[in-house]
Amino acid sequence: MRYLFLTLVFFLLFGCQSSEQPNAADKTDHPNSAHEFLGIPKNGKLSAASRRALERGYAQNADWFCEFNTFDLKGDLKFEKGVVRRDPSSVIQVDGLYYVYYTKSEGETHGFGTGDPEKKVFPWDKSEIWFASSKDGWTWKEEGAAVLRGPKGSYDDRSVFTPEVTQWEERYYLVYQVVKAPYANRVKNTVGMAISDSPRGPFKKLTAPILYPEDDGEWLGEEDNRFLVKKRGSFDSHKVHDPCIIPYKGKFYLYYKGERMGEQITMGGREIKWGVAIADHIFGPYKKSEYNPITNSGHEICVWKYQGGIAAMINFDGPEKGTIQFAPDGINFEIKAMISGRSRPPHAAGIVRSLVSDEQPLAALQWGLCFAYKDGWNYLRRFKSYKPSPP
Ligand code: AAL
Repeated sequence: MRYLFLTLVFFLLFGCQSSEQPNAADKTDHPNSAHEFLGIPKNGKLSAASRRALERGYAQNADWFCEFNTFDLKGDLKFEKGVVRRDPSSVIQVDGLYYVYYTKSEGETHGFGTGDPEKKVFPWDKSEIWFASSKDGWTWKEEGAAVLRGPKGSYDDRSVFTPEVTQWEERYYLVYQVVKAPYANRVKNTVGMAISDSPRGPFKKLTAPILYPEDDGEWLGEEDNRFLVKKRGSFDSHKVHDPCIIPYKGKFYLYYKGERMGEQITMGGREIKWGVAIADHIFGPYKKSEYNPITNSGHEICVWKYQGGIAAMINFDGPEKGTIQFAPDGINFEIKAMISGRSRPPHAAGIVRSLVSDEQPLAALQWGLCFAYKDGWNYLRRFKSYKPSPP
């Protein structure tokens, strides 16, 4: 009896109310055009998904949306067993030739814990930065090394890899990841820079790195285990990766990917975020933005200028992976399109800088280079974007 009474009271209080009262979100004031575009009734009840679609602006047109295909390259950059070529820079065009810079190493990867500190731990360990040229972007001629490792004891004596190139006032600036030996799990990498008057080099290195990981985390114990931490520190307390400099608003914006000490798996996968560091001169000093991290997702940096702001392809990792985003000020990014699904965004996309245009947000993604895995080796490929139509 008591139970029946309580049930009745419950239904009177909550049951009726929930069917009569519109939920708060029904009153949101989104333009009719957004409702129309999304097929969500203007005055009806809103499911959580509909509310989200309106609030997050899913009613955008397809200007920011594309899918991707990838293709094999020809010439020296075609797949070569035993050789690692990966993480291509942007492609630049100088005197009728395309140039690309990339990580190159030879030989098997052994991983950590072999007991031999000389053994290659990653495909990008014991690497050099090489470059290639091409007339058509399909057939490439490998030209040689652009940046070599430094002598034993120097800040770049173990590996130099994952380059990006910036053309600025008749000079060519390479920025890249640097590891000093020994290459342990807990090693903290830095970012180096080398400068040349020609895309073909010679490139002259700066005497010290231009970017370091934050020094605010603390490892737990002496074991070489990157997951054991007393204090995790900032998003970039362990690694500063994938540097890319964009001359922007009279300054130089160095975008990079950060990895944190004690990295965790989150609701979006690997805990990977991007930051930016800004300088008055291209060679630095670079000051990390107070807004860092500026994304909560992404892997290799892929950014380009668009209508006074910066557009970004956030390929893998994090809750917003597989999106194209735009920041009118280069810092505050909003999602413009979801691109993963039927086709994956290319790995480490190196865009063709001369394609960047204010006319079309995705002009920059028409084609470029990326990398893939085959039989355990990394090799460079070409990507092409396209706009799908409904089946
Ligand atoms: C890449 C990049 C960086 C990492 C490794 C080599 O795709 O994010 O360069 O260090 O993987």
